[in-house]
Amino acid sequence: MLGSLTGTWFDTAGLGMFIHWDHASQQGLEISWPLVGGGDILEHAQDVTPEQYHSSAATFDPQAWDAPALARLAKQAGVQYAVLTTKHHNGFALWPTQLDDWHIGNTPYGKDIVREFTDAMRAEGIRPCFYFSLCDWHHPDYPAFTMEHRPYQLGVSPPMPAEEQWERFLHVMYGQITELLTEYGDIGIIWFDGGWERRASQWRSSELEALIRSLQPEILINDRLPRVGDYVTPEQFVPPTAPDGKWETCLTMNESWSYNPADQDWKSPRSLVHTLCEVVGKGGNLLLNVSPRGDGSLPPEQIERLEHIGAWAARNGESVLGVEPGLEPWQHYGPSTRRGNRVYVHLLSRPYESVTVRGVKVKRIERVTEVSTGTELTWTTRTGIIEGFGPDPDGEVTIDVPQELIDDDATVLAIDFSSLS
Ligand code: JFZ
Repeated sequence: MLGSLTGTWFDTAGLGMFIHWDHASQQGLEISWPLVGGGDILEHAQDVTPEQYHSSAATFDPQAWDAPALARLAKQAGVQYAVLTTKHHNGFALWPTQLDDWHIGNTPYGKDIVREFTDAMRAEGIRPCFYFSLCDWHHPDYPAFTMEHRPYQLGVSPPMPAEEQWERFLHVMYGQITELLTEYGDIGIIWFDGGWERRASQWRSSELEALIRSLQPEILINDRLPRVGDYVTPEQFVPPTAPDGKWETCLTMNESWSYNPADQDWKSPRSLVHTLCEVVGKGGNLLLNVSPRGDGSLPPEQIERLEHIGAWAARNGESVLGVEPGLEPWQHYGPSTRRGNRVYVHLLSRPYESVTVRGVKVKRIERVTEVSTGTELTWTTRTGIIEGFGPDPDGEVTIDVPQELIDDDATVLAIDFSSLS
C-alpha cells in the first residue's frame, strides 16, 4: 500500500467519469500519442507529425460543449467524481494558464473549460478532479518532442535539457499545478500521468507533494508521480485479486482515450455494468472514460452506454454506490458488496433456479430480496449436522431466483442479517 490516508469519500465512490479531450479531437486523433508516432501501446493511435497534431489548437471552438449536460448525464449514470484532462502529454491546457501561452484562452473558443467543468460537476454533486500530465511534449523547455526524437521509446528517459531549461520548465509546471489547485475550489484528486519520463528526484516529487498538500489538504494523489501516491491505478484491467489499499481501474468504452472514429471496438453496455460490479466488489472504483468530439458533444455510442448504466443503476445502484466489498471470493460465484448488515450478491451469470452463498451465519438471516423490484425471495439453509445444533452456525443459504426476476444486465440479491460483526 502506497498511501496512508484512511476513510475518505473515495473508498465508497464506486463510479467515476474520466474525460479525455483536447483540440486534436477535431482531427479524430487519439490524445497525444500520435505526435510521437503512435507508440506500440495504443492500438488505434495514429501517426502524425507534431506540427500536424498541434495545428488544430488554432481552430478549437467546441460550440456543442455543454458541461451541465455532461454533468447531468454523469449524475444519472451514478457517477460520484469526474476527472478531466486539464493538460495531457501534448501540453495544451484547457484553462487559461498564465505561465504559458499554449492554452484554451488563445483559441477561438476562449472560455475556461476547466472552470465550466468544475462548476457543472459541483452543481450535480459530483466531485471535480484533475488529470495532469507531468511530461509535456510541447513545451520548449521540457523540451518539446520533435521528429528528431523518433522513434519514441517507452521506458527510456529522454535526454534532460540544460539545467536552467529544466528549472524554467519546473517553474511552469509547479505554477500550473498551483493555478489548478487555488483557482477552482476543492478538488477531489490530482491524477498525475506521464511521470515515467523522469525520475522522482527530477520532478522533485517530495517538494511537489508538499506543495499540493499545502494547497489542498484533503486531495488524493494517484500513484503516477514517482514515489508518491494515495492509491494505485490499474489501467484497462481489473486486477484478479484486490490490490492492497485504495485503487481504481480506469477503462475506455472502446480502445481509445479520446475521440477516435477509426476505433469502433466498443465494449457492450452489459459488460460495463459487469465490470462496475467486479471492481466495486473488490473494493475499487471504476473510472469510466468518455471522449468528447472536437465540437464538444459526446459520441452517441458513449451516451448510450452511460444511459444504459444509469438505467441499471436506477434499479440496482444501491448495491455499488456507497458500499464496501462484501464476501470472500469462495463464498459466492461472483462479486458482492455490503452496506451495514445487508450483503448484495451480483449475479453475472443466469442462475438455473437458485443461488447458493456459503460460509455465512445462517441463523442471522432475516430476509432476502431481489433489489430492483424489492421482491422477497424464498430460501433455505444448510449446515453441518453437528454444527447445526450450535447457537450461531456457519452454513450456506440457497436462494430461489425466479426466471422472471432475471435482470438483462446483472441481477442483484440483498441478504439482510440481524448483525454481521
Ligand atoms: C496513460 C496515457 O498515456 C494515456 O493517454 C491515458 O491518459 C491513460 C489514462 O494514461 O496511459 C499509459 C501510459 C503509459 C503506458 C501505458 C499507458 N506505458 O508506459 O505503457
